[in-house]
Amino acid sequence: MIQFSEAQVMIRDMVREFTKNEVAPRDQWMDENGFDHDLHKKLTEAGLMAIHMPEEYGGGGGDAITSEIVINEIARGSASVALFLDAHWLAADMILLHGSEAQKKKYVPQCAEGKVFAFGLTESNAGSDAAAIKSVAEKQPDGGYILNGSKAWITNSGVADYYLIMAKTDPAAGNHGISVFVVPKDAEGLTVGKFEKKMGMRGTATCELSFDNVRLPADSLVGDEGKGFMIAMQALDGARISIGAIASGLMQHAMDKAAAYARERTTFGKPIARHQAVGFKFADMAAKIRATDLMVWDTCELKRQGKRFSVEAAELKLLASRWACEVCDDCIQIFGGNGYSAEFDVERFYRDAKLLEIGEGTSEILRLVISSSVLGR
Ligand code: COS
Repeated sequence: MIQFSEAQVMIRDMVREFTKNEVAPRDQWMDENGFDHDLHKKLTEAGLMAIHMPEEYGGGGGDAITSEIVINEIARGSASVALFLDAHWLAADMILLHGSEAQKKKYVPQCAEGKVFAFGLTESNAGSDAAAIKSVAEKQPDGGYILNGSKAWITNSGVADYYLIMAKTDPAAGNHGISVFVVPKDAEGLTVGKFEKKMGMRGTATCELSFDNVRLPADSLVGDEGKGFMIAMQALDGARISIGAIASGLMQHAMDKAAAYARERTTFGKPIARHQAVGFKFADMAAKIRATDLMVWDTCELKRQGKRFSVEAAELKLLASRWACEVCDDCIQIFGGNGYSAEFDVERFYRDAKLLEIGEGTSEILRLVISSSVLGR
């Protein structure tokens, strides 16, 4: 098992305290009211919006492991807030990894200042089949582009300052004709559409976007033209580790609530925790959390070493997201009728968990990635 450095342990403890005091108490409120702007301000003040980014660009100087520690700890208080950070970093890290020096200097320090980033790949007719997007960025004689099209289900889009948008620059070239652009929220021709009414993860602001002849200067292009598909796939590999870290935190949150309840609630003359039928559920939950953690930190370490980890991240997300659904389901069962009530938190956790099997690569897409590595294509 990976050993956290002293600095990472300090950050973990600081975020654990922050989550207990600031995040967990707001989770139900966000489920009912949506994105919490005050909490976003507190995340910024605590230095969490850019904690893993290099100090030279105003970040906290952590690494790939630090960001997952933060996401994991925050998810113990709110899966929505952890998903907010995951989506923000999924987008902002594209600039860090593929942007020019000028782009890094311009955008990365803004993360530390609290600016929010969003990743725009999915469209109403293309999510899993990522190369089938229809948004087009047409090159202009001055080297700039004109962007037309739309996006759907974009996490953070209702509150973002910058969007990392994937669009076709050469529609005939399939996945080799996609490029990434950074688009500011006030770009003329950009419209942020309605907020999605969602089953769970309601603390994140998820909207549609539409682009009507949005003029983008040449320096909006992130990475090389035509490399957008590969850049997006790499970014999603990293985000799938974060989904594992969210799953682990959410499972822990649910299990802690269920354990407290099981110790208190009595049936047949003893706390239900003392009934083997209930105790065995905790055994399964604890095993799933530990297995998820092992995979999270193992895959993180591959990422930190600069190795490819597409298959490992897919395996992690596949199992962790299923287990998160199973654990939250078990917790509802432990709470019985109370578990079905919105007054007790576990029904919210169950709704939050389901997103983990869908967003950033459905379980079916992950099985495609894993099975092609086992069997070849
Ligand atoms: N890292 C780096 N490069 C990658 C990559 C990765 N994880 N995945 C694919 N590529 C590269 C391949 O190496 C290939 O390069 P060449 O054409 O130069 O050989 C290219 O990208 C195309 O890869 P592939 O042939 O595997 O692409 P497919 O069109 O068959 O698509 C899947 C593969 C289905 C796996 C891909 O479309 C996918 O992951 N879809 C899900 C996207 C997603 O998660 N959507 C959720 C919404 S966004 S939050």
